[in-house]
Amino acid sequence: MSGYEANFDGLVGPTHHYAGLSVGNEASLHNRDGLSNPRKAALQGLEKMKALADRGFVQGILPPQPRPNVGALRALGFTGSDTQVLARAAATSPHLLSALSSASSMWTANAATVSPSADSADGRVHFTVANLNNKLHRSLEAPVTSAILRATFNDDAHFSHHDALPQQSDFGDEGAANHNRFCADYVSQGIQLFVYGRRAFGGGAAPQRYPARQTREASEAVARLHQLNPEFTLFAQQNPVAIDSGVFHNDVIAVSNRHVLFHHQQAFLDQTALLNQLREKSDALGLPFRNVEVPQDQVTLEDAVASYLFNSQLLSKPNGKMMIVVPEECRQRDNVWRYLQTLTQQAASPIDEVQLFDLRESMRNGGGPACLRLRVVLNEAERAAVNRGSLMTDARYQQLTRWVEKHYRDRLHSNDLVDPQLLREVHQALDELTQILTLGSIYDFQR
Ligand code: SUG
Repeated sequence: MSGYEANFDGLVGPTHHYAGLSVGNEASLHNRDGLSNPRKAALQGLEKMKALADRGFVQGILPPQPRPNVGALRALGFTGSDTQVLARAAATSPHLLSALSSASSMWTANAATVSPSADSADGRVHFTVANLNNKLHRSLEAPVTSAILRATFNDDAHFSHHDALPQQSDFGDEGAANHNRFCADYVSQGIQLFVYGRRAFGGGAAPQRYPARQTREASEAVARLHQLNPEFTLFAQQNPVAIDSGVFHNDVIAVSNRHVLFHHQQAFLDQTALLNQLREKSDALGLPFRNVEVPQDQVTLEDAVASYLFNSQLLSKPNGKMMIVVPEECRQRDNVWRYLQTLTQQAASPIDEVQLFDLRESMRNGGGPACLRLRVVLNEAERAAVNRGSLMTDARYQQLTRWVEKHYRDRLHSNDLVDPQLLREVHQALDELTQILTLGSIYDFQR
């Protein structure tokens, strides 16, 4: 039976703005208070989805969440009509209004951790929604993410959905951004690698400057929920030096696909031991594991954070090689661009093509190509069970482009979030979107 790695990209929401909400994410902090262009952001994302679908990759779409989150503002004591709630929040707590208006659910690599059916004891695809509890604006995503995933993968025979882990920092969970899987082909038993930033219990190394968002305890809980074989499940710590340099998720310093791990020299705390373990487990499965380690004298941690070289997608091509999908920012750094040129020209390299995308609007908040997508490995039967409207086609691309052009503003500042008209625009847009994607009424405001 053949299989696919489908990529479900998050559609950028109409309130995309720059609020400086993510300590430890340097792009977010540096671009605080800038002027965003939500329309352009959404169109840039759609262009990536369309281009990859045109190349024959299975491409899915996950919708944004309703923001400003008026329900959350009410739960925090702001009262009156929606207009009054927004005005009162803007007057006393503009930062709160900004956090509760973030379009951060676009980064679907943080929506959930997904394990393919080939690795789970019950033969189903497992999803655990990420609690994202390190950041207020992101912690609010979990319940709606659950609703979206349940509507998109709506078949108990194939899909098993788990709600987020307890909303507490000991169980900080950032989803697939800290998860990799290695396999010979997608539908065979693979090795799952969970990467954490710190241990909640028992001490050990931890970053000093910036937060470690993912705990080992959270990763272990997800592996249990997904009924993984412990023999082929690994836990490794991210290098705290990397986190302190702005690598707030593992997918900013490493990316994998099938038998290949592309990573920086300083990605993991005990890198040699981890690579040995990966080789050993791979041998047991007959998997031709290969790592491409990028030396720090060619690409520094600073280069990695500025260019997002590792926040890339590695996609398997029919010629047996892989294409690397990177943001334009990689071309703007000479040494990074030189590295990529050399890599793809080597005959022995598993990666032979670079595909660039302009994702500047998302990048300015620290979200590159890999942040924008949730990988879901599916076999034929599972793919057939996915909600049809959630898959990218030519017609859906045209429809979604028209939809963005009709509803999205081309400039937005945090001061605009108080405008009740913006909230009305968002509700109208999302109501229409659930029809385009045939998702049913997934949002509270639709009930
Ligand atoms: O959680 N940025 C996101 C970026 C997430 C990137 N995802 C992955 N690497 N997988 C974050 O830090 C910034 C929002 C703001 O400041 O307005 C933000 O939330």
